[in-house]
Amino acid sequence: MESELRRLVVVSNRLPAALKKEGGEWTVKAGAGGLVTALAPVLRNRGGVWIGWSGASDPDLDVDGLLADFSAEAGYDLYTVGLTPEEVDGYYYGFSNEIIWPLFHDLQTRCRFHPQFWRMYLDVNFKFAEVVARKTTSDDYVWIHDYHLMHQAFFLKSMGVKRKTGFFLHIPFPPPDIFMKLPWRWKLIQALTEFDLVGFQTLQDRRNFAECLRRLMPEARVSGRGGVVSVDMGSRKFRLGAFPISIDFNQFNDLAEQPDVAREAFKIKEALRHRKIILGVDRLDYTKGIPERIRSIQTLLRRYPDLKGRVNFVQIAVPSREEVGDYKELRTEIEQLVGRVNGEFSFPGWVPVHYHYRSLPHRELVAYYAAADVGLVTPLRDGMNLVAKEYCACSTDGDGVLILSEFAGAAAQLQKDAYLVNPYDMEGVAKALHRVLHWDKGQRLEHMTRLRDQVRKNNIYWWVDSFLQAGIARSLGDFPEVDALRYERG
Ligand code: ADQ
Repeated sequence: MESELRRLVVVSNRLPAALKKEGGEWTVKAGAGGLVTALAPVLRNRGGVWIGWSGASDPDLDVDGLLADFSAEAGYDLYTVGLTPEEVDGYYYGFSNEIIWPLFHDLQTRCRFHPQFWRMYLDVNFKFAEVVARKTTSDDYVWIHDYHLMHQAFFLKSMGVKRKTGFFLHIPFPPPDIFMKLPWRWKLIQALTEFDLVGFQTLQDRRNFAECLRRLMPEARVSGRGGVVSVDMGSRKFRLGAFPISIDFNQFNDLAEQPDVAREAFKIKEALRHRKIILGVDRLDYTKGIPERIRSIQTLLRRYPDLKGRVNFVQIAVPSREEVGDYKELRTEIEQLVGRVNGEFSFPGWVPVHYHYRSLPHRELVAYYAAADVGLVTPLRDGMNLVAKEYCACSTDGDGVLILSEFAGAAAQLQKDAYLVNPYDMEGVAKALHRVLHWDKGQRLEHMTRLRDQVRKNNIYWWVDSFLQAGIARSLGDFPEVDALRYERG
């Protein structure tokens, strides 16, 4: 066991705090999204470090000053990587979100393979690596997150900076026939081999990566079985693992049980006249299958008219990447679809689809999860999908049903007790909905109890520990809590 590692350093595109200009004043807000939700509770009180972009591109802004209060409250240090608007365009909107995001989600026709996006991605990765080199020491474990930063280990090494590095990919890794379309496929896969550990959400993602590696770098030898395997590159070795990310189960469960949240959940049910609630919660993204889901609801109401007036579909969509054309079009498409379905079926006293386009405060989101009879989670492709797990954690009475896309990473863990569907098959989704709406209470309890057990056991702390065990033979508890560290330093 390594004895010298002192700090856990997280590196991601965005810091867990976002700077926003409101009424001419800069404010700091806690960030949203899967990664922050997952890692904030992990670094808290451990004196760790988080390195990322703040979301502001104003060169005169005192970013560090603005973040100081947030950092003190959060219990870990934040360091920013300053990016110009051009860099944000090329590296973030361009390479990350118009090439890697669609390609890795099997939607290659949406990719815009502009060479200048690639060059900007490399420049920004170099910039990040410079900050990582400056703000860390060889005693730190540097844990890099996601597809924006796949060149970190490569650049650290090219600068002669020695760090123990782990990389976790939050999105799927595609099979070779899709990955091979990337013009910079060889350089990208080579860069990934420079990490000491590369983690994926599922075994299938890990297999896809190993398959691409074999094709592009035939000298690579993959050996071993189980969750983590070794890759021998001749001159060096590194490891690959599958680590399905999760949520802080107790935090969601306990909140859902709080009397005021339970009251809020009751109010939601009451407002919908105690009809069955089918719930969708997503970032507004084309990978989440929201239009297909609304069409499935339309199919449900057409095929099973007995459900008219007896169910409500509530879709909560958090605004995301609003500057990108594809996302603007998607928003319009969804709004039109909601209007069409409501126009077709509504009658006085009943509107089938309730659509909210906004980020909900945490408590309100939990109340919606607790109120819902069915969690309808149907992404076209998803690395994991934390919403599926959050829904289970909030079904505290065990009386809920999870319908889950077979193309979400979460399906690998939850397939036994979730009702799996193909999100492209609108008749299949409608049939699944009709069937589970007729399940008796015993059936619902049986499946949901097992789903909850699975998420409770394989929670976010289990995920961090399994990654750290694979990376450095350590668990989270081995990183000293902040008071102990201060004491030791005198
Ligand atoms: P995302 O694509 O953002 O994450 P997901 O895993 O579902 O997807 O996480 C979304 C988070 O946003 C959830 O924690 C959810 O509670 C929150 N959220 C969604 N809608 C909201 C709303 N209206 N109001 C408030 N909060 C809302 C990426 C990958 C996923 C992977 C995660 C973590 O795309 O596949 O599971 O990272 O690795």
